Amino acid sequence: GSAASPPRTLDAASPPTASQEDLKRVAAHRAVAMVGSNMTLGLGTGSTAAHALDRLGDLLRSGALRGVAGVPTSLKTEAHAARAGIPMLALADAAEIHLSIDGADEVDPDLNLVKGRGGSLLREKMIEGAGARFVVIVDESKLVPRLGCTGAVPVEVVPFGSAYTLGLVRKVFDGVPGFSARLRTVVSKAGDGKEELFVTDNGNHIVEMFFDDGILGDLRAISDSLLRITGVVEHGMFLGMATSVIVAKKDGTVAVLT
Ligand code: ABF
Repeated sequence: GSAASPPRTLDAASPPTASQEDLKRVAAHRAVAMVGSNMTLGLGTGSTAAHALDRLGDLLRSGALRGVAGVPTSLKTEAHAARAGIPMLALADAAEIHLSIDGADEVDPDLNLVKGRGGSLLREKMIEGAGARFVVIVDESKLVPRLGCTGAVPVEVVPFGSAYTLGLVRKVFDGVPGFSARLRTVVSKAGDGKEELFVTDNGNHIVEMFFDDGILGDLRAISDSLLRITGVVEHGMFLGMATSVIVAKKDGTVAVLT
């Protein structure tokens, strides 16, 4: 730049740097390279999956791919896929889902995932669990030693009695040091600056669970305990579901974990 150009500043409110966005795109394009004509796909949600939607749209437009249809995991993805020109199917109308491609919030060494910080965990789990293969696309910042290390583990709960259900979720972790939970809130769209409960695409609420140092217990047992709570619909731990994880790294390499 010229001497006159102002210095570039980055602060906590800045959007992801271009290089992280590049890594997401690299992972997404690698996954889309696995797509063949006439496949039915699970279409993920989030900023990484968005790159896969754009790439699919490009390949369909150029004729490099034909006959592909997607089952969207959120209303946002449905709108994006429509803009990208990707034909879509309802879950019930997809005879078979050959491959799902989606991002994740965390990936542990056993390829268990935390998903759903974007709020779409239920449809993601339904669709990605229905398919033959589920490819996860991440930049290396998502790799963690234990689930729950970097932020909330979401649990989707029915709106009726959600504050009561929050109490039942807390009971599962009674005595666990550093555990806390709350209902996710968002700033009201009314513009009055007030907070209101977050509502998922399915009309539900989200309990966010926090762990100081990640989840130390048996993940399957914790999953079972959460799913036994009547007001719980589903949680964002995706255990044993990923068939592979494509990791784009800062050094320019791509690892495929299986
Ligand atoms: C979805 O998008 C979610 O399950 C996860 O919460 C999120 C990851 O988003 P990003 O790719 O923007 O980090 O896959």
